[in-house]
Amino acid sequence: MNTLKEKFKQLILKNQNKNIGVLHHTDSDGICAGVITAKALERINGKLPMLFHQNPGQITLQEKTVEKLKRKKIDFLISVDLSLDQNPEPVFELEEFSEILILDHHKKYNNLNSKKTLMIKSEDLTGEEGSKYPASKLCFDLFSDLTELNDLDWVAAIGLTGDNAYSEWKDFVDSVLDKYDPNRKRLEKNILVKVTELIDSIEVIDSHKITDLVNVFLTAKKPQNLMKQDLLNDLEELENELNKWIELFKENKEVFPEKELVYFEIKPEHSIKSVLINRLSETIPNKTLVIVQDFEGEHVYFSARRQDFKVKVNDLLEKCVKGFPDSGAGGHIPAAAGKIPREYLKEFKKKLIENCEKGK
Ligand SMILES: [Mn+2]
Repeated sequence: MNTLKEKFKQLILKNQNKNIGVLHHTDSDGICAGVITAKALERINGKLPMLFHQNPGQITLQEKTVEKLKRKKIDFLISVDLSLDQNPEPVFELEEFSEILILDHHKKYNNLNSKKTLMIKSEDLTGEEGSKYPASKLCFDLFSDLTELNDLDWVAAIGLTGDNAYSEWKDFVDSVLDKYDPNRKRLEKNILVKVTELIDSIEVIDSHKITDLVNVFLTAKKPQNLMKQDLLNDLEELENELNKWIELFKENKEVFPEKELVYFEIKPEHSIKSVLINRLSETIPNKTLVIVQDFEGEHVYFSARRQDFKVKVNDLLEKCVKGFPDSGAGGHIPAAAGKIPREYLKEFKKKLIENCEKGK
């Protein structure tokens, strides 16, 4: 365990003069992990690294990204909150011109450690399921051994809030709230929840604004600094669409009580699937909830949640896409996602009902 942390330190210190890139996921946890990593490197190296992200939902390394990193002459890439080991091929291409550090908490699919790559998953450090230790807190803790990051505690707390890890990190998050939002009212949304909703709205409605959002984060001193008017415009649009589908869910969801399964198909105007399922699953934490989204392109995308951990929804979805071409699934025990070509939806649903079991 300690040797991993030691390897991490040595790698960061050895590569101080390299042309460093930070590639982050686009959800709250991913953006916060990226911001913490970038600010830490700025403090260690005296220079801010270049920040990169892919399209929302892209959780493995894309060929296009490898080309971009090559063009930008990146020779040390730090990837945070992305599941690069789920598709190793582009990582091997990246290794031809760059060293790589992967900091992540998604389920481990392949061991990518090599001469050029160091991969640290939360589960390697804790021995526990990775969803309990989100990437933002993992980066905060690892880099805190190299530089002072206490003033960024609120950034880690936003990531934890976004990845539903409040109960696991209650003391830490509550201390951040006492520091930055001491007069909060018990029954109102706290500032950390408000910021995660803001990030959701930008990711879903206006993903081209993600870079602006990250730039605001890099200079912000407290979570309230994020609530800027030009970033807030998308919130209402997202809330309206979410509320519409929450109403439709009440009437149109399919319930399979003997499987503890709730199934719901949507055809939304924006890609709201992940945000919607997080809201809905809070109300039924001990059911397996699956939402299938038909949005655009040749695939349908789906998410699954099981907040009581009694069904491994990552394994369940992986099982259900097996055998379908150009499909994929993965994630955490309580939260996973995937895609299949649209024409296989009927078969997928059948497999899902067959394979879903009561929680144990
Ligand atoms: Mn995450």
